[in-house]
Amino acid sequence: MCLDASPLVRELQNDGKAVKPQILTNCSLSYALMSRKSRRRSPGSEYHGPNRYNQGFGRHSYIKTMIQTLFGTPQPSFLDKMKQAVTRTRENLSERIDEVMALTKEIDSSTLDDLEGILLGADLGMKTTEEILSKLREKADRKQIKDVAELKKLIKEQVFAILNATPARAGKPAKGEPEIIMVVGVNGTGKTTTIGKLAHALRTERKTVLLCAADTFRAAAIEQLEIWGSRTGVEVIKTKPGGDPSAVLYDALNAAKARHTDSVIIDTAGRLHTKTSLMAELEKMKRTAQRIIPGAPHEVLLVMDATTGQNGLQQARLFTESAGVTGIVLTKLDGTAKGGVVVAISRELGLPVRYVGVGEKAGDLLPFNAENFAESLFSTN
Ligand SMILES: Nc1nc2c(ncn2[C@@H]2O[C@H](COP(=O)(O)OP(=O)(O)O)[C@@H](O)[C@H]2O)c(=O)[nH]1
Ligand SMILES: [Mg+2]
Repeated sequence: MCLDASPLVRELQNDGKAVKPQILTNCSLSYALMSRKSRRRSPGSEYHGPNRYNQGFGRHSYIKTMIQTLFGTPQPSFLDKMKQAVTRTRENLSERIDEVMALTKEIDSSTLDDLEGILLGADLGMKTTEEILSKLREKADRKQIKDVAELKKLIKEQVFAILNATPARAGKPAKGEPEIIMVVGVNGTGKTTTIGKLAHALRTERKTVLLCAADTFRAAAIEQLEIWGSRTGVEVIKTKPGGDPSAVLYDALNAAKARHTDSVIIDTAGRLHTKTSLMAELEKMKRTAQRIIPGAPHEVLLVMDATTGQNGLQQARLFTESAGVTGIVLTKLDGTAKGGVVVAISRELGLPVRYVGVGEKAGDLLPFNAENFAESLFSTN
């Protein structure tokens, strides 16, 4: 007989480790839940004798070892993945602060001047940098920053506060209706790849998904989405290249309604925010969605390439106005030393960053978490 191991898995996740949901046998589950005392007495066990559990490692550690023995090393947690993805940004920010402050005995207003270039260099943007510096100066004037560690802690707190202050904007589908997610942005930012990764994440949660190939501009775009469809086991609703994007959207949404699909993700052609005819096309697609499912699209995700930095902000402003963007996906965070742009986006656009792309594989999409991000920028391990 097999039992669901989810209580154990939850316990490990609370402990900061992401673990694949797995099944434990009845026997191993009861072993894991046995008290430490009775385990010590349990003869013939590989855990018997003067082992780690007798030395105060605790129940979590015990269960972790248990799971690792049974299933191998746990997957890296979101925090680990985030730390890895922002390595270059961290070097550009946190490690440069160490370098610049290395010779400084006392942190006062004038030493803080050196920080400006570092914060701008990591792409936090002018407004955000000024805001952070003015708060730091107030503290420095009152001699409240005793060393570099304290300085970094204060910056980290402000970064977190800015990221945490953006309200969620996405709507919720009515009960029994599919959730409609529209993905927009300029060419090459990573829209189609993000859709593939999102489909993968939703499938992992056992949700049913349909992809809608409304980027009818290029035949290659439809094929690219189909590759992601077969990789993730998700059907793609499509039309011929050059077809009307609103027509394929109409078909996809009706199919989803009829099949009670959980989520539909719509790929759209890359467009420049300055092309009014293409922006009008997005509005037409939104109106079509609205007619089939009132309230749709529930989420309009603007995909931005982190490597384009501050230039992306103006783009984002115009998209937000005409396409009603509800959230940002920042891709290619793995390839930039300027990941501070996340903070500028939140502060200057007031839009929540919903996901970050940290690579090209299906699992390389992280739900954005302000605390993890701020922690990763300043972590020392
Ligand atoms: N390193 C990295 N590459 C990415 C990421 N997201 C997308 N890409 C790559 O960016 C390129 C453009 O992606 P694509 O999805 O075709 O962009 P689209 O034109 O906006 O649909 C592809 O080579 C992707 O593999 C990411 O998070 N990290
Ligand atoms: Mg594409």
